[in-house]
Amino acid sequence: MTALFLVFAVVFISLSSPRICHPLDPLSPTEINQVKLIIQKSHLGSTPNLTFHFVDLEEPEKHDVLKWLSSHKQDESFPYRRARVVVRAKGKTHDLIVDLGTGSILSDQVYTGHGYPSSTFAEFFQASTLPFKNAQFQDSILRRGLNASEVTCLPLTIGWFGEVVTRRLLRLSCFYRGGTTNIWARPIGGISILVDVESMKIIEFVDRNKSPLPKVEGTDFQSSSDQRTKPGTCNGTDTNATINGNEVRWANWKFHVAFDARAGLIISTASLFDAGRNKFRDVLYRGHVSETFVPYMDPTPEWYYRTFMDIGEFGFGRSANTLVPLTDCPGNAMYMDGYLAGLDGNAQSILKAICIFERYVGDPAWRHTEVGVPGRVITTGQQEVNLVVRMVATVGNYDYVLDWEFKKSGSIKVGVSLTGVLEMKAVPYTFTDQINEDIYGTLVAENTVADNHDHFLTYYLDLDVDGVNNSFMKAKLRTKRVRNKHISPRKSYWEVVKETVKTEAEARTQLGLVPAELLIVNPNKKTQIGNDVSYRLIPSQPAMSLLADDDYPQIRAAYTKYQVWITSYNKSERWAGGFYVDRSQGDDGLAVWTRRNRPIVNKDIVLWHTIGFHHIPYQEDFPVMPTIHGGFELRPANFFERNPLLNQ
Ligand SMILES: *[C@@H]1O[C@H](CO)[C@@H](O)[C@H](O)[C@H]1NC(C)=O
Ligand SMILES: *[C@@H]1O[C@H](CO)[C@@H](O)[C@H](O)[C@H]1NC(C)=O
Ligand SMILES: *[C@@H]1O[C@H](CO)[C@@H](O)[C@H](O)[C@H]1NC(C)=O
Ligand SMILES: *[C@@H]1O[C@H](CO)[C@@H](O)[C@H](O)[C@H]1NC(C)=O
Ligand SMILES: *[C@@H]1O[C@H](CO)[C@@H](O)[C@H](O)[C@H]1NC(C)=O
Ligand SMILES: *[C@@H]1O[C@H](CO)[C@@H](O)[C@H](O)[C@H]1NC(C)=O
Ligand SMILES: [Cu+2]
Repeated sequence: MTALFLVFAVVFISLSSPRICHPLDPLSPTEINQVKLIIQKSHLGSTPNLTFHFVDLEEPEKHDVLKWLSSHKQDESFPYRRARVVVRAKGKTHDLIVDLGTGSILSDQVYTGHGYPSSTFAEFFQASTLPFKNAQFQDSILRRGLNASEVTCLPLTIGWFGEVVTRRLLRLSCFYRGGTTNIWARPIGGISILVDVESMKIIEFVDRNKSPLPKVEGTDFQSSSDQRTKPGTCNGTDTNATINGNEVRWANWKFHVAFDARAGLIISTASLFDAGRNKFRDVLYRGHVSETFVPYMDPTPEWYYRTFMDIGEFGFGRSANTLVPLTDCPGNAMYMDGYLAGLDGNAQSILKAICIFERYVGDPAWRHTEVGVPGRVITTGQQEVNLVVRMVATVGNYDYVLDWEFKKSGSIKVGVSLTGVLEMKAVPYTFTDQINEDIYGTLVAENTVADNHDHFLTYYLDLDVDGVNNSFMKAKLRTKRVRNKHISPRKSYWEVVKETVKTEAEARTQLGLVPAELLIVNPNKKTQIGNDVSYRLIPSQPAMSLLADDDYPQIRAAYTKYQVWITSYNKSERWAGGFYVDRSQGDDGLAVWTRRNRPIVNKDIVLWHTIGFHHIPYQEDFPVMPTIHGGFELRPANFFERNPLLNQ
C-alpha cells in the first residue's frame, strides 16, 4: 500500500533493443531511452526538474494489430510504434504521444483535470528522508527515548476527501526498527507528517503521542537459514513451452506476455488451437489488472485517508520483484525481465520480473472408472498439467502474487495470492479484555492492532471469443413448478432462462443475488450442432465494497459496487479508477464511462471483473501473513465440439 524503494533493486542498463516481434511488445530499454531523448530535444527539454511519471507503449489500434497478426506477412514490421508519456514540468502535467519511428512528438496536452500521475519512486524516497532534517520530528523521537537512526518513515498516498483545490501530497508514517526488519510491526503511534511533493517540503507535523511502541519480540520473520533447496535445478528447459520474444506457445495455447509499469503483467492475443478445425481461435485480446482499491476501515486521524488505489498511485509493474527461484517459482520456471522508466526517463530493468512454468497440479484433468462393461473395469484419465505465468508485486507492506494459469481444457484461471505484512497501529492494550473503545481491527500482538480493510482487484478482460464481436449473456436459473400432476410426481425443477444483456447499465452485476451463469457469447458463431460459441466467467467468493456511496473513497472507486461490468470497447478506457488516480475525484473510470449506456449486443466488448477480499485480520497473519488465495476462471462453454483434452 505504500512504496518501498525497489528503485535500489533496479539495475540501470543500456542494452541494444531486441527486434520487435509483436505490436504489443512492451517498450524495450532502447525505446525507453529514445523516448527520453525525444522529450529532451523538444520544448520541454529545457525545463528544470522535468520528471517522468509514465512511459508506456501507446497501444496500437486494435484493428491494425488484428490485421497485422492475421496477415501472413509478419516478417514485415508493424507500421508504427508509439509511446504514451506523462511528464511533470513547471508544476504542470504533460500527456504526450511520441512516435518512435519518426522521433517526433505527435501530441502534447497539458492535463488540467482532477488527479495527478503517480509520484515517482524517487519522489517517494526523497519524501521519506525529510523528517530526519526536521527539528520537530527529531524532538518527538527523542522524547520517546528512541534512536532516530533506527526509524524508517514511509510515504502513503492520501486519497481525496472533498477538497476543492488539491495538491500533490503524501503522508509519512514512521516505524521503529530497533532490532527487527519487520518495520510494519513497530509503528510509532501519533506521528503524522504531511509532505508537499512538488516543493518536497514538510507542510504539517502532528504528534498525538499516546501509545507505547509495540515490542520487538516475535516480529521478525526472516528465516535464519535459507530453507530453499539449492538453485541449479532451475533450468527453463524443463518446461515444454516455447518462448519467442514475448510470445508463448504451449500445448494448444498461443499468447503474448508483456510487462507494464502500471498494470504489471499483461496477457494479450491469447488464442487456442482447435484440432478439429485445424486453426487458432481467439479467446482474449488483452487482460490485466486494471485497478486495485484497498480502503482501511478506520476513520481516525492517522488512518482515515488510507484508501489506496495501488495501480494508479504506485503501479504493480513499478512494484514488481525480481522473482526468487524455488521460493516464488518452481525449479522448472523460465524468466522474463521487465523494463520501465525512472524519474529521469532512463530505462531501468527488473530482472526476472515474470516467470513461466508448467504446473503439475497433482489432480486428474478428467477421469472415469467404468464398471458397466461386462467382465471389465475400465479406468482412464489424464493428469492435469497447466502453464502458469506469474509476477509478484510488493506494494509496501503487501505482496500480491498474480497468476495467469492456462489449461489444456481451454480454461484460463486467474489467481491472486495475498501475503506480506499487515498495516498495524500501536495501542495501549496487551489483552482484549482491556479494550473498551472501537479499535477498527484485531489485536494481533501485544500493543498491536491490525486494521480491518478490503482488497479489490479489478481485471480488464477484453475477451474476443472466436472473433471480435461478442455479446454478454446471463443464463439465469429459475425454479419452475410442475403444473401437470399427470406427467410427473415432481413438484419443481430449475430451468435456464437465457438473456442477452442489451446495454452497459443492465450489464452491471452484483454476484450471488440471483443464480446465473455469466457468458461472453459470439452470436455469429455456432458449434456444429447449433449452440452459441462462448466463454463463461466463473467467479470465486463475491465481495463488493461496503462503504457508503457518498463516502469520498467510494466516489473515487465507484466501480467496486458491482463485480461485473461490460463496456463497449474503447482503446482509451483501460483503467477502472481513471488514469490520473492520485487524489482523483471519481470523474474518470468505469462508473463514469458507462453512464453513456452504450449498446453492447454483438459488439467488441470488454468484461471487467473484481475479485474482492474483506480482510479481518487474525493472529496467524502476524508477523507475516500466510498466503490467501482468490481468483476466477474463464472457461470455454460450447466453444469446442467436445472435451478438447481428448484431442491432445
Ligand atoms: C529543482 O530541484 C532542486 C532540488 O530539488 C531545487 O532546489 C530547485 O529549486 C528546483 N528547481 C525548480 C525550478 O523547481
Ligand atoms: C543509534 O543507532 C545507530 C544505528 O543503528 C547506532 O550506530 C547508534 O550507536 C545508536 N545510538 C545510540 C545512542 O544508541
Ligand atoms: C540448462 O539446460 C541446458 C540444456 O540441457 C544446458 O545447456 C544449460 O547449461 C543449463 N543451464 C543451467 C543454468 O543449468
Ligand atoms: C513435455 O515434453 C516431454 C519431452 O518432449 C514429454 O515427454 C512430456 O510428456 C511433455 N509434457 C507435457 C506435459 O506435455
Ligand atoms: C462487428 O460489428 C460491427 C457493427 O457493430 C461491424 O461494423 C463490424 O464489421 C463487425 N466486426 C467483425 C469483425 O465482424
Ligand atoms: C473513448 O473513451 C474516451 C474516454 O471515455 C472518450 O473521451 C472518447 O470519446 C471515446 N471514444 C469514442 C469513439 O467513443
Ligand atoms: Cu489484507
